[in-house]
Amino acid sequence: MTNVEQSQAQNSALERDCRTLSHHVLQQFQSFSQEAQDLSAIMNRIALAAKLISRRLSRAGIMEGALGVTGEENVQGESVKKMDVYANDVFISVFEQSGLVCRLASEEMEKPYYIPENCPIGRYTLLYDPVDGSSNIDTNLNVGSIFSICQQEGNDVDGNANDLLQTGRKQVAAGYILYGASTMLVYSTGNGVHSFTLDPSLGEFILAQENIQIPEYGAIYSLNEGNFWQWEEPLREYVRYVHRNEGYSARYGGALVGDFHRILLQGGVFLYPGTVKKPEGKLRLLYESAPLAFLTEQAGGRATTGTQEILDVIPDKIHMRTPLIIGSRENVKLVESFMPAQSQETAMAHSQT
Ligand code: P6P
Repeated sequence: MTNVEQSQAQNSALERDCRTLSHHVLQQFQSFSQEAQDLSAIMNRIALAAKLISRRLSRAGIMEGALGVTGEENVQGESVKKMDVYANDVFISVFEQSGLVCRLASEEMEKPYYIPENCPIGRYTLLYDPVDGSSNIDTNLNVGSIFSICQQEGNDVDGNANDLLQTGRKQVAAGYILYGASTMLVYSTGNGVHSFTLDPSLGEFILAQENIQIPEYGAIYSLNEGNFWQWEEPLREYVRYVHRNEGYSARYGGALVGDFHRILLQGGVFLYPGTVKKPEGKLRLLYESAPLAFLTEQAGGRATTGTQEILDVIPDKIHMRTPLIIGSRENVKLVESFMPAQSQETAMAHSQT
C-alpha cells in the first residue's frame, strides 16, 4: 500500500469513527433547533443506558446481579429477572438531572415514573421495555431494549399520563438496542431507519447502515409454533401454507428484538398473534409493537394487528397488548389473505389511509 493509499485508508477510518450517534441525530434535522438538540441529547442518554446494560450482560455469568430471577412478578404477571430490574433502573438513572425526560413508562412499572426536577422543562416521555426477551439471558442468547419517545401533550396534572394513550404515529423517535454478537442501536426520528454498532474500544456507537429498507418480500416466517393449538383457524391455514410450499424458512429466537432485526435486514414476517384464550396476544403496544411498527413503516414495511395498522391503534391503557404481524409488505399481505373477508376489508381500509 502506497503512502497516499495508507493515508486515504486512515482518513476513511477516521471519518467512519466520527460518524457517531449524536452527530447523526443532529444531521437528521439539518438544523440546531431546540427539538434537534433535545433529541440528540436524549439519544445520547439512551446510548449510555445501552452501554451500561451491554457491559453487565457481557459479564452476566461472572458477576452478581445479572443472572436469575428476583422472585418477584411484574405488572404483566411475569417473573422478573435481575437484569430487568437493573436495566429499568439504568434508564431512569441516565435521565435524572438531564432536564430532558419528565416521565418514563416501562414494562416493569405499573405506573409511569416521574422525574420532578425535569418536569415540566423536559417535555418528553420515554416508553421502554428495558430488557426484552430476558428469559434468553441465562442461556447467553440475544436480548434487546426497545424505546419510544413522545412529546408530552397537556400537563398530566392527575399523574395518570392519559396523554400517552395516543396512536403510535405521534412518536417523535423510536428504536431498539440489540445485545447480540455485537451491540447495535437502530433508530428513526421519522427520517429513515439507521443502525449503529457499539465500538467498545471507543465507547461510541458508530454508524453502520443508513436508510435501511426492509426487502419487499423474504423467505423467513417467525412465530412460536408451539402455540398452534391456541390459534384461530385462519392463522393455522397460513402456517399450513408455508409448511406445504417451497421457499419458506422458520426462524424464532424467543426474543422480539433479535427476531425483528433479522426480518428488518433480510425480509419476511414476524407474528405474535392472538390466541383463543388471549385474543389480544402477548406483546405490549406502546413500548414493543408501536416503536417497531414506526421503524417498519419508515423502512417500507408494514405492521398490523390483523385488522388494523399498529400505528393507528389507540390504547385504552398503558400496558395494552395487541396481536402483531410485522415485516415485508408482501409477507404481511400473504398472512392477511388467510384472514376472514371482513378483517381483510378492515385491514385494507386501514392500510390505505
Ligand atoms: P413466547 C419475551 O418474553 C417476549 O416478550 C418477546 O421478546 C418474544 O417475542 C415473546 O415474548 C416470546 O414469547 O410465548 O414465544 O415465549
